[in-house]
Amino acid sequence: MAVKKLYDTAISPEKAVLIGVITPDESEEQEREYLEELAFLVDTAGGVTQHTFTQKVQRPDRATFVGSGKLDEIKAYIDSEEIDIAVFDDELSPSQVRNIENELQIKVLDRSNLILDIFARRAQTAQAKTQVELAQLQYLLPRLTRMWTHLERQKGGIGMRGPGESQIESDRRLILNKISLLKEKLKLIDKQNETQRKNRTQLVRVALVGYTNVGKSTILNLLAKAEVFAENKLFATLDTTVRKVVIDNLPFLLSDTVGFIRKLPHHLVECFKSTLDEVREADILIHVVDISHPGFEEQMVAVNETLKDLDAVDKTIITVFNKIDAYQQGVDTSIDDFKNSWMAKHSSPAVFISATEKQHLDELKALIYQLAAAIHTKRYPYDHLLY
Ligand SMILES: Nc1nc2c(ncn2[C@@H]2O[C@H](COP(=O)(O)OP(=O)(O)OP(=O)(O)O)[C@@H](O)[C@H]2O)c(=O)[nH]1
Ligand SMILES: [Mg+2]
Repeated sequence: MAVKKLYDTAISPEKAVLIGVITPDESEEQEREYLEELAFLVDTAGGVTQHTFTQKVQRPDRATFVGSGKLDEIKAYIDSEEIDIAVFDDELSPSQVRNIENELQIKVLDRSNLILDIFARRAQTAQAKTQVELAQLQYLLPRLTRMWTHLERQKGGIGMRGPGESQIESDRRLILNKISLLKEKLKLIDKQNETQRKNRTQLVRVALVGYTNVGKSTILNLLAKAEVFAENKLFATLDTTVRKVVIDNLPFLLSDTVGFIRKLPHHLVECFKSTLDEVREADILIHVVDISHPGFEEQMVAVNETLKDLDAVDKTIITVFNKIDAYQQGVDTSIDDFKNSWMAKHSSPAVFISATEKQHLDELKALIYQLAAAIHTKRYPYDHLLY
């Protein structure tokens, strides 16, 4: 008997096709991984991926991203399978979106759109909501003309040109006003948060960082016995959570924050910078890595680049390789081989754990204690007798 899907009776989820290009500077394997991640993003946004199209190109087509033959192939599939959305793996220019929508006659999204959509659903606090709204408006601004040309097409171009242009102009002014309002609002929120943070700077501050879905919130929950939302979706966490944790009488602050991802829209990084203050101001970073993910090394590179962006690479960093329970042994690399070669190449501390199976958590706690205690003693030379 076929398994009845839960959503049979609900509104059926939107059906998506994914489209990516393979340029000479990336491998097929890499692009496959990007597209798997894109499918995960679609899933997180509530859609289902029906099919994936790739094309090898020197560079993306200026007008339609992929070549016209490929676009015909995609169009035929869309028509026969009644697809609702086409999602492109890279950011499209406004004119590319327009051209592709003309061809495919369905909704066209790019990776940035999708991430913004997920962020908008996840945002809970005033700060996150304001940041996402700001990013959305900044994304929209250069695309205003596109929306208007759609209207023009419906109503006929002649005679619409005048009002059309002034409409765009007034829309643009409205959006610019809204953007500066949101920026003011963010400044205010930042100030409040800064005061809050100043009030607790006495304690050593430790921040969990890492790619999305690696287990940061799960680790915070374990260490702080908190109840932070963790699930197998991308960007489960958007807001920063700070908890006081005590290990062997040594108190410190542990924070959990938004996960990183490759090809994160530039606006979004900018807008989320203040959320990441916690990372910037931390004494110790715990870089959590999902070692069971086939692309974990590339994910580490993406995280390190974002940390560089935030001027946070010079801090003490503990690397936590999580999900060792789910590690799939490669042809010739066992987890011990990897561990040995990692330890040989890197001098910074690292531990290999499973948060869900509670393996080697004591090692992680001991490491945090050792490093946090050193900072604490430096800050409070006469306090050490207490611990
Ligand atoms: N197999 C396995 N799964 C784990 C482990 N740790 C966490 N997970 C699972 O990985 C998924 C993501 O965990 P989260 O703690 O939400 O990850 P996160 O890094 O906070 O993710 P975002 O907030 O989305 O960036 C959840 O389904 C967890 O149950 C582990 O050690 N082993
Ligand atoms: Mg999380």
